[in-house]
Amino acid sequence: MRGLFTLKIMKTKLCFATNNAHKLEEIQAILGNSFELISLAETGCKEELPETGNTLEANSLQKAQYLYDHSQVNCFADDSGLEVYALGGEPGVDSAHYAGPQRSHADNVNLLLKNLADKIDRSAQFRTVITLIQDGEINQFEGSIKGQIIDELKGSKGFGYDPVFVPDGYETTFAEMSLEEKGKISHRARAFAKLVKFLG
Ligand code: ITT
Repeated sequence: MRGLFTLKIMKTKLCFATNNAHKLEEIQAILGNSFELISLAETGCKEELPETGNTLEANSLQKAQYLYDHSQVNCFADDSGLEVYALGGEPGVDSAHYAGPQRSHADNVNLLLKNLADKIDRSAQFRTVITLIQDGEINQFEGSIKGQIIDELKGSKGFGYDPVFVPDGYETTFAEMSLEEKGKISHRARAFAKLVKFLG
C-alpha cells in the first residue's frame, strides 16, 4: 500500500498539448506509469492551439508557449512531419494538411504518392520535435526515423502516412505494425525517450 502511495505522489503532472487521440494513446503507451498526463480539456483550454511556424521546432514551441501562457501549467507540445528527400523535405510542417484544409489522411497519402510517381529516390524520414516548458524553462527534444515510401498502401493500423512508410531495416509499413512495435522505434518514441530521460 505504502509503495503504491509513494509511486502515486511521485508522478509528474504534465499537460500534453494535443487534440490527436491517436497520439495520446501512443504517448501513454510510451510514458507508462511515470507521468500523470493532463488533457487539454482538463486545463480549460478549448481553443485551437496556434501552429503558424515554418519549422517543426517553431510550431511545437508556439503550441507549448500558448498553453503555458494561458493556463500556467507545466506542459509539452510536439510537432511531427514526414520529410521526403525527393520533394525537398515536403510535406514537412504541412504534413497534416498537405492535400488541403480538410486534413484528410487519405487525401494526403494519395497526393504524396502522386507527387512521387516519377521519382526514383523514395527515401524519407519522420521527425518529431517536442517542446517542454516547466516553470518557464524551455527545452526541446528531437527524434527521427528514416525509411522508404512504397507505392501502394499496406496495413490498417496507425494513422497519417503509416500505410506507405517502411522504416529502414524492416519489411512492413508502420500501419502493419502493432502500437507497441511502432512505439519502440518511431520518431515520436525517440523524441519522447529523450524527454523522459531529461525529466529523470
Ligand atoms: P496535433 O497538432 O493536434 O497534435 P497532428 O495530427 O497535427 O495533431 P502531428 O503534428 O504529430 O499531429 O503530425 C502532423 C502530421 O504528420 C499528421 O497529421 C500526419 O499526417 C503526419 N504524421 C506525424 N506522425 C505520424 C506518424 O507516426 N505516422 C503517420 N503520420 C504521421
